[in-house]
Amino acid sequence: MKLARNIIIALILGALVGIGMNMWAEDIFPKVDQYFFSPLGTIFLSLIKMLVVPLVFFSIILGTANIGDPKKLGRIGIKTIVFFLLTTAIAIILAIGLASIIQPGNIGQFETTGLEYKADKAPPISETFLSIIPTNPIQAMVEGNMLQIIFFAVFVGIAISYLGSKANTLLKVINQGNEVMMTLVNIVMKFAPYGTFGLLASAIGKQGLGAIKAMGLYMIVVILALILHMIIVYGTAISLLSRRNPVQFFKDFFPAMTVAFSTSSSSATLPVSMEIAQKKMGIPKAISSFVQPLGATVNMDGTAIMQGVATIFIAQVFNVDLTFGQLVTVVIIAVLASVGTAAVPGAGLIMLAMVLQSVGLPVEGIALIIGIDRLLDMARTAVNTTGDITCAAYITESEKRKGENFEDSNSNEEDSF
Ligand code: DAS
Repeated sequence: MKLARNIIIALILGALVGIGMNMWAEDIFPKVDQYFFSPLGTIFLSLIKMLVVPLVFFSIILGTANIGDPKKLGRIGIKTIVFFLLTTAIAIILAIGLASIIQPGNIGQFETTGLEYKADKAPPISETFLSIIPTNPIQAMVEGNMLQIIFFAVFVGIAISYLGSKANTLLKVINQGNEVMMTLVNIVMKFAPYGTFGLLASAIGKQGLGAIKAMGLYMIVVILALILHMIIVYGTAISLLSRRNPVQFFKDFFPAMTVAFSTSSSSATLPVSMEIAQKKMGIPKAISSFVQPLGATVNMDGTAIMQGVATIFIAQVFNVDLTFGQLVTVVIIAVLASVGTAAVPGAGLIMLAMVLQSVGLPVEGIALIIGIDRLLDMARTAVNTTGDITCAAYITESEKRKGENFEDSNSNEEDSF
């Protein structure tokens, strides 16, 4: 808990220093950021990202091989995907409802002429699904293509479970590789307080307070929707589906939320979120290793919430009344878009363009919200990762109720949080 407390202190200090410099030391901020804040954040982010690909590769193979029976794997896979799609659909409906009631786009003056936003080419949804099969798994690892790495690792895991004792040595090597990666997570996390301080001070310091004021109501609606989704949807799933105490659940997972918040990257948070799940929250390694990496790549309720609020906000600013049919389209596209969103900072905005285009809204409306998106990205990434652990807890309980037991989660082991 000591490290978690230090990370929280670092986050608060980073935010205060960032605001302070933005208000009273704007002239020296760029230099301080360049030589102090940014390097701290970059070192931490790079160290933790260094672990993601090998950790996901080893853990998915282990998870799949330990689940073993393809029927069980299929059952867990289907439950996982249904949970992900359902919670994302609820998230976006909640977001659209809140934005329609509070109407952030109808309050305040928003200049719509001269807006420019170059929409990065979002991959067509069909391509996201078709490209899941890696023609070259090594290249997938080099590029950090998480969906392809997961796909290949699942197949390797299935093959290992087919081979049984013939693959014991390989399984042992992979198990030890996974333990090595988890040990590296512990070592890297010693640097977390310094890294999160640098990331926050840099992000908040760069943020013009003016932009926060102008977009205040929009930010409030997004943050309100994120909080409601956490409390209502995840709170219900945690207590009813996982039969756990939601308050204790969020408390245990909080250190991972702070890493997600400061890094704004679900994939960079994976090493921490998986270690906490397995060592602190009693999630079996097999389930954690399968559900969390998959979730970090395809399950982004926080992102869907931003996309829902942003779509209604931009429609309001441009005085476009969306029909019910168009709102249904927004829900479907945003759910699919969140599957295709990469688990890196700012990826949600790229997919937002696809959601806006699906209902004929001007993509340049994104220029209105881009200024404060980095701050909202922190909050929505914390929600994205919490959705993944909530699903893993549900699957654990549901499999337990089926009488399935997995290799003991090493929850008795010392975790670094
Ligand atoms: N920051 C992304 C993530 O890692 C989500 C987003 O950009 O919306 O979850």
